[in-house]
Amino acid sequence: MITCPYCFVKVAPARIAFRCLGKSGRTEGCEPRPDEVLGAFRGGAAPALPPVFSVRRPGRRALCPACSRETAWRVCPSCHSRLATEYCANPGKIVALVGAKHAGKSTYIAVLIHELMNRIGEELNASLVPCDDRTIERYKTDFARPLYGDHTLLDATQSAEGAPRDPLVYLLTRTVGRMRRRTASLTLVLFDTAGEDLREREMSELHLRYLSAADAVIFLLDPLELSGAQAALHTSARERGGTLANDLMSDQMDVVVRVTELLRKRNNGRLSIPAAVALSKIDELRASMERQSALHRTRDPAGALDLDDREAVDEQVRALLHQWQAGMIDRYLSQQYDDYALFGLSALGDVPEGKTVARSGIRPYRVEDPLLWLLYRFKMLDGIRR
Ligand SMILES: Nc1nc2c(ncn2[C@@H]2O[C@H](COP(=O)(O)OP(=O)(O)OP(=O)(O)O)[C@@H](O)[C@H]2O)c(=O)[nH]1
Ligand SMILES: [Mg+2]
Ligand SMILES: [Zn+2]
Ligand SMILES: [Zn+2]
Repeated sequence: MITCPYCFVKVAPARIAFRCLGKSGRTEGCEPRPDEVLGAFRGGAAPALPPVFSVRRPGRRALCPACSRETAWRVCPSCHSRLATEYCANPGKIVALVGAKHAGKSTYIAVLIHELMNRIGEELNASLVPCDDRTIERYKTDFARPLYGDHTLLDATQSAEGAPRDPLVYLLTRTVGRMRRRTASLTLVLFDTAGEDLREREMSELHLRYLSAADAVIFLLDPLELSGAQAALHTSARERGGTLANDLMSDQMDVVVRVTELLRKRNNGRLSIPAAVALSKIDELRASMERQSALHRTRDPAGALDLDDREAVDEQVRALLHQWQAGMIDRYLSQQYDDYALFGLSALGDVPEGKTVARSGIRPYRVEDPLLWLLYRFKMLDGIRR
């Protein structure tokens, strides 16, 4: 089974459909016509494209029954989105990213992708390849240009209600194994949800399918909105935090509970999918935390998961949550998940100044940690002890 990374419907390989290549130059082919299915899925006008067809036993290519032209353009039979060849060959794991409103999800996505394409990709000897043109385009216009180009903070994500936005789909590929080398891939399907989309009682079909397709989940928790953390924050952060509701602790917790319940629909016992739970914006805490050093030590770029470091960070974040009277989150996770881990990270690395990033620039801190842990869990990365 392949999960369509756009509509998250499960597709049996025998049901993968094709799109005619249409005519090009002197080669005859079908005329473009409005694709109502794709239009309805994307929530806009139906784009004019050559028709979609299905064949008895789909392989890599098929002949269009109408014009007999051969095509390798494979599409999802449900939403008609293109399924990249690499994705069909190696569907990988789907990682879902969730968090309350304003928790820092969009900023995290922007910075994580940037880091994976540069520093971390190099360290891990991994390639990160966008699976489709829309991913390239959207990453540029919605994430990279404002944040890295203009140095402005990202706008609040619009609710997907009515018009679902395409997720960003990347294939992270590594060669693993010393003796028998093989390539292993992780499909990062980053669906930039608006915080409120996860709070709605009636969550959209698409969000539900997204979560139920997930092989791993990353939760972002905003320390500025944890009421018990107030004392640990910079004064300016205290003023900026707590703007969302009166009972803020429950807000961060709500999303965790809500999403967990949805994931649970698949089974009754504890959940077996790994959950990475990260405090975002930890740059806001720095001053008060100098003494507790695990979180503030830089990670050794070893190209492996440092298990000692992992345990130290996990312990420290756990201690912080308990200190902030947010230990409930930790207890809840331990009851619900077989396998969860706690993290602290900062996408920006420094407190923003108004609507722009700090003058010192974007200096991400430990943004890759949850991903390294997931790669380790999926046996795509070695663990080492010092
Ligand atoms: N100090 C600090 N602030 C951050 C960081 N990342 C995000 N922020 C702040 O948090 C705000 C919200 O970040 P977003 O990434 O837009 O949050 P979101 O979760 O996508 O929000 P919605 O789309 O509204 O659900 C930003 O405007 C920043 O002010 C960080 O690493 N450090
Ligand atoms: Mg957002
Ligand atoms: Zn689909
Ligand atoms: Zn045709």
